[in-house]
This record gives sequence, structure tokens and C-alpha cells, in this order.
Amino acid sequence: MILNFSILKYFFKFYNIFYGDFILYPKRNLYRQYIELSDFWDFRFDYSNIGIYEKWNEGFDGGVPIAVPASWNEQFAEDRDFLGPSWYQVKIEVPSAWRNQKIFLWFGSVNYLANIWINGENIGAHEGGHLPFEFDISDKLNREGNILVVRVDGTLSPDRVPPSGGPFVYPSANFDFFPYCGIHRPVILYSVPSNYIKDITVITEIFDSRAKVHVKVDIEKGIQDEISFKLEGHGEVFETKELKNIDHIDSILNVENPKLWSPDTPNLYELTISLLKGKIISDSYTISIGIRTIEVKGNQILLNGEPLYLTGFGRHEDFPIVGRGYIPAVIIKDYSLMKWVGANSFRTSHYPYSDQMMDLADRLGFLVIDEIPAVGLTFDKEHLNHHLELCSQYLKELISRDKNHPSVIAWSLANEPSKTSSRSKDFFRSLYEQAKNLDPSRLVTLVNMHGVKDWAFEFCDIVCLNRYYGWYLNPGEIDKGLEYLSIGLDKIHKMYKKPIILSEFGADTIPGAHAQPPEMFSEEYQVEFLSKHIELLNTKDYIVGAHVWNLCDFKTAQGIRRMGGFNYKGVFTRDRRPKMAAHFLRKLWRKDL
Ligand code: GCB
Repeated sequence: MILNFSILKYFFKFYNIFYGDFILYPKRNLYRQYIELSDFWDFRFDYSNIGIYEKWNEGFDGGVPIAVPASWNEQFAEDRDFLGPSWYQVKIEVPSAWRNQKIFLWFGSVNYLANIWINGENIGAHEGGHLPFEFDISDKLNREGNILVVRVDGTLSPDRVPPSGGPFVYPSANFDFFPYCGIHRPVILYSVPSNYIKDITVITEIFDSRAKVHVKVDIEKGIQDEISFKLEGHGEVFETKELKNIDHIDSILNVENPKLWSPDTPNLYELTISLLKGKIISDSYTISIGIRTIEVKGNQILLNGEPLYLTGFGRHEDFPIVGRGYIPAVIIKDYSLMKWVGANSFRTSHYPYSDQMMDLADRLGFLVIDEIPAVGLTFDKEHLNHHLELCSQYLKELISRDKNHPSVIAWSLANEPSKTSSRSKDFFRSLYEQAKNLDPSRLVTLVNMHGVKDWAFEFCDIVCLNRYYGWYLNPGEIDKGLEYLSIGLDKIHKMYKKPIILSEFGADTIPGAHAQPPEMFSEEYQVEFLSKHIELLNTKDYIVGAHVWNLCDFKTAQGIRRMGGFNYKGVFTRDRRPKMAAHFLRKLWRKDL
């Protein structure tokens, strides 16, 4: 029996759908504990969608081992293209020391739709593949042991975001990366005291040699007497206490001679919030913050008042075998390669990256354009409202997760929406306003691929453009393509008078393919393509960034444009070896060599 998801909705209710409330990353300290559930779990493909009827949610037989976290698609010899539903299960036990604590079950990311049961009881659901969600499971656990079951459905459909369906590639993604499915990031069971810190929001302002650090804290149950705010770093400590008994509180820390955050000097401070009853601390949480400002003035983006020029890449969370799964070593490698090349920034194309990737951007000094998973949006009437609801949920979840990262300079509302119309204008206007309401301190952008006009650029703070002249347009003719690019850029700038980032330009390149004169797919062509683009961009003072597509080759669906199911526009191969273009960019971008 085959059932689609809309029919399934009638068979079981989603009591507790997670819609992007506050989430602080689970941490371990004197007041909080966690158990990471990364391991081999039990797994079953549910080809005929019978799991619900056979009550697999209560625990199932016949599973095979699977690594969590990792996509399921490349772990087995078969079924790479099966997108679900599939089922995971694992046994969990909770330490007796957690007895009087609140217990949460946290997922870093599950693509696409996750349904979760503990001991057969549905505890909630989450839609959308790249952001964390969690459930309070304090009263769901047995002391003797528990079975956690997760049903994951990654099927592609026009009513999801990103939307999909169509005959051109297989699986039928409406976007150019493989639709990997599964539990992609760590799953963590964690405990907090019953009176605990729910959320922290930090905004920094700079006045000459002084900074104001505005901190807002949200608390579950306001029974504490005092909240202490302590900012430490660079040999200094700034402290304040607030006497309040409510569920949120604002405070300001004044920092003399602050050490500002920037890509060249990624100075961080540790901000510790503690809840106190008398002298006893009941909860405490520390985050790293950076003091910096970001704004647009005329044609420039200013960081701490100084003009920025972004060098860097679009990237993907993509690696052989693990697919989109979280691997710390690959994150370190990618940062190291980006530094080696002289990049100072990247866009989280085309979905939010892991929490750890964001933490390291702060530490290593990378500027980030942080994108929601809204790629290839269409604005057909049938799905418009649902797509807007989902995008708005993703935006809320993303801003709630990443709002304290100094590295994040802009929110990107979408990549390459399929057409521009008054419907798309209203759509993005409402997302733009939502982003500004949630976070007035950052820039908001949108990444477009179309000709000149995009309604949404009327209100966005910066303009991001993906352009492939000399590749999809004017193939083989880089010079001619660049003439069109130059005219197009000037027109767009004249129209909107905003700073522009060329957020994608690139050429597929087979490592080891050579040609003189340079020819498409050869390493020489990629070098000439990138060098001539960058030369052109340098002549335009309103261009504030060049992001090469892509850092590394990556897996895609199968189609005539994608040999062997890969996009080869990386300047590094999928296993992170440099093509000639990587050496070329390094000469151009590394100012210290
Ligand atoms: C684009 C898309 C990106 C593709 C790229 C390409 O404009 O934003 O997802 O991978 O083009 O290589 O075609």
C-alpha cells in the first residue's frame, strides 16, 4: 500500500510541531548535562509506507545498522535514490542524577520531515531539513529504558520548501544538489534545571573607544533573585547584576577600549549569564560574542565603519559516503582551505550550515551570508501561502539560532526564486520585514539569477547576483560574456544604487583536463574564467564581493548537465584537492604572500 503524506496526516496527529522557538545549543557545565546519541542506530527503509500501520513507531524488527549522523543515501550498496520514508530507532537511558531536571531531546538537523516517538508515543514533528529543533520530554521517559523512533520522509514535492518535482533530473530536485536525506547532525539528550536560561540575545554598539553590549535574557520560570552578566576577554572582566523576578530581562554592559571583531582580528569575549538565588547559582550559560557593527552606506558595506570586500565561495555540506552528514574534520579542512586561498567569507548556499560551522566562523574570522533553505521558489498560487509559512518558520529558526554570531553579517531570504512578479515582491517584502523585526542589527539580501529587474531589491539592503556569462550564456566566449555581464551590472546598480556582490560565477572543470587555447571543462578555462571575472569586478566601485561557485565539487541529481551526477565547478575536488584555479585564487587573494 502506498500512501502520500497528506493522507497520512489523517492517521496520526502531530501534537507538537516544532515552529522555531528559542533554542540554545545543548551544553555541559555544573548545571546542565548532555548525552550525545551519535552511534550506530537501527534503520529500515519503508518502501511501501507501511510503517505506521505496522506500528513501527513502537519499535520495529528487521532493522540494519546505520551511522548517525549521516545521510542514508550513500551508506548502503543500493537505494541511493530512495528518499523515504525511512525509520530509525535507538535505545536511550537517562542518568538517575537527572531526576529533578527538565530533559530535552535536541536534533541538529533531519532532512526533511521528522516524526518522533518515545516508547510508542508521538512527541512531535519538524518540517525542514537544516535547522535544529527540540522537545521537552521530561515526563516521557521510563527509568528502565526507552525506545526512541524517528520516521524521516525526504521525498520531493512541490508543496515543500525547497519545492521540487519535474522531469529534468533524477531524483526530481528543483535545485542543483543531491537531495540527501536522514539524520544529518548530532542528536542530543540534555538536562537543565527547572528554572533555566532559555535564550540570550546580544547586540553590540560602538562609540569611539567604548562599546555597549546589550543583552536580553529569557528565562523559564522567574523564581531567581538575581541574574548576573559577566563579560570576560583580553584580560578584562565587565560585570553587572540585575535584580528581577520575571521571565526576561535586559541589561547593558559598558566595555572600555573594546577589542573589535573582524576577519583580520576575530576577537571574541565570553559572556556568562547566571541565575542566582541568594548566593547559590541555579543555572549558567556561556556564549562567545564579538563586538562589531555592520551597516550599508552608499555603495559600501561597512564593518566597524570600514569598507568590506568579500572574497570567498558558495559551498555545500557534501562529502563522499556521509552525504550531508556532520563531520568535524571536513569542517576544519574547508576552513583551512578557505584560509589558504585567502577567502574571508562564504554564503551558506543553499541552506543553514551546522552550529559548529557557525561557531568556527566566529573564531576563525569569516564573514557569513546566512541563507534559509529557500532555493528555487516558485510563486504558483496553489502553494504560495504554505511556502511563505515555511520560509517564515525557517527564518525564525535561523535568526533564533544564529543571531549572536559576529560572523553573520546578512540574512539571505532565498536563492534564485524562479520568477519575479508582484506575488514574489509581496512574498519577500513580508520575509524582509520579519527579518528586520527579529534582528534590526543585520543586513538582509536575496540572491537572484534573472535579468535586470527584481522587485525585492527595492527593499533589500544589498544585492546578490548569480551570473554565468561565459558558461551557460556565451559558452566558450568569456570575453563576450563579460561584456554582457558588465552592462548588466551597471544597469542593476543604476536602478537600485546599492552595493552588489557577485554571489556566484563559475565553470565546471574536470580535474586533470587541459587545453590550449582554453576550452570549457579544462582547468585553463576555469582559471581564465575566474581571473577575467575578478578583473572586471575590480573596475566597479559598487561591487563589494566576489563569491566563486563553488569551493568544492559536489554531488547532484542525474541529468544531462551533470556528468556522473556531479557539479564540477569546485576549485577543489570533492575530496578537497586543489585544481589550478585554487592556486590562481590564492595568488590573487592572499595579500600576505
Ligand atoms: C546556480 C545555483 C547553484 C548551481 C549553479 C550551477 O545559479 O544557485 O545552485 O549549482 O547555478 O552550477 O549551475
